[in-house]
Amino acid sequence: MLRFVHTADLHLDSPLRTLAMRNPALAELVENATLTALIRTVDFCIEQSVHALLIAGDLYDGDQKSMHTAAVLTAQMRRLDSVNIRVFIIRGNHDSLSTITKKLTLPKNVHVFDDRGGRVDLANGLATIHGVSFAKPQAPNSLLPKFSHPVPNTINIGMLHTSLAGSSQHDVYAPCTVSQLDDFGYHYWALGHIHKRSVQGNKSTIVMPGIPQGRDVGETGPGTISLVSINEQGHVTVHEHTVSPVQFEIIEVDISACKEWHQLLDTLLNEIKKIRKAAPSEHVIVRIIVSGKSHLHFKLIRDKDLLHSTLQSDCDAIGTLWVEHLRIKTSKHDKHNSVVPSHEALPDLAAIINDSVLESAQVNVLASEELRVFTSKLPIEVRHLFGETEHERNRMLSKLLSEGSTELLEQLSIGDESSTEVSRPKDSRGNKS
Ligand SMILES: [Mn+2]
Repeated sequence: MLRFVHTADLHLDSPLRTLAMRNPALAELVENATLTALIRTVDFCIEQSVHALLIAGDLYDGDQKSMHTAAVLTAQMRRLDSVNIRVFIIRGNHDSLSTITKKLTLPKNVHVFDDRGGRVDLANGLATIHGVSFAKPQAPNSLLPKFSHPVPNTINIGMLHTSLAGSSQHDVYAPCTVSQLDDFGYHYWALGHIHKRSVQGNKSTIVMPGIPQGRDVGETGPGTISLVSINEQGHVTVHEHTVSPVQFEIIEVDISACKEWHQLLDTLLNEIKKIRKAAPSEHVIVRIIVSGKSHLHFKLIRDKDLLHSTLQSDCDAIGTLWVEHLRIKTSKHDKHNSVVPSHEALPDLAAIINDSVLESAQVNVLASEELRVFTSKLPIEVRHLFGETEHERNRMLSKLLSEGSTELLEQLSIGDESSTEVSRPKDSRGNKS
């Protein structure tokens, strides 16, 4: 029986994303998480006495120069070497830039496949590992022609970093189809690149293991690795094993049924607790989307920061829980439409905004410049969110202007409702302004 662990896309030394930077404690947690996931992977390999560890690309995130990461990696590979566990590595689109990879002296148990491809015998002929690395960050063509035919009377395993058939929105990397892999004659394909886990294939077992440690809220759920067993008849079994110390989650909570603020708090907290309970990772970082038609809509918009800090202190009490971001997606309750604004100037102000301000060419020029400056400060990966073409950007701009003015009017109208409780600033003559 051949047994090995398959992982990919560790992205060690991945630069921190926006979320973590706002909170230093969280930044440290996320920063250490990828290395912890690596150490746990090695622990698991030793505990399971596997023949090999397969890392199918993007071990590094890019041209990082952290000596600490290099030291941790070397030490972990030595631990595997001391118990005779082999390590097979292919380079993915991120690793091909890494300077560490080229300089690092890894112990003798580690084999890094080059871009010409090759095959290595494992466990005295029980299995053959085939692998091809990326030479450059781009790989627009299939790498399948570089793989050799299956070796007879042995278990054949292929290691490939690929976007598979790819999607039109992203660049393709070493494209190939699942059926091409299935027909290739190997028992198992150890893939990497797509950060979401999948197990496919009929004649062959084709595994995209997913990321072992998510790096932001775009990568939700527990991070796992795969423990694979293949018997002499070629029968394959795959077990998923969690290694992530931190996991991200997004929850959308409909609060339509909540009449009072305390009910809203209870509802949100219950949902957070459910997520905490179900998560296998020690730490959970959650993004909450509040939705539904609600009487509390105005208050939610106005007091979002208060809600966030209240929830966070409840989370602190539970422990190992963070609210990464709170997004208010509620709309006002239908009955609100019949409420006459208590300040007579509001309908007039709304009419001025709608008829004159939003239509004004000058306002649009100014807003467009603001958006240009704002976009230029964003990381390059998210700039497209504000439009790829001038037309899309203009559409986004009018949407933002219209949402912004609606929010402004709503805030003014709640300001008015609560005027009996809140003392207003007075002018120099002592009159309320
Ligand atoms: Mn990749």
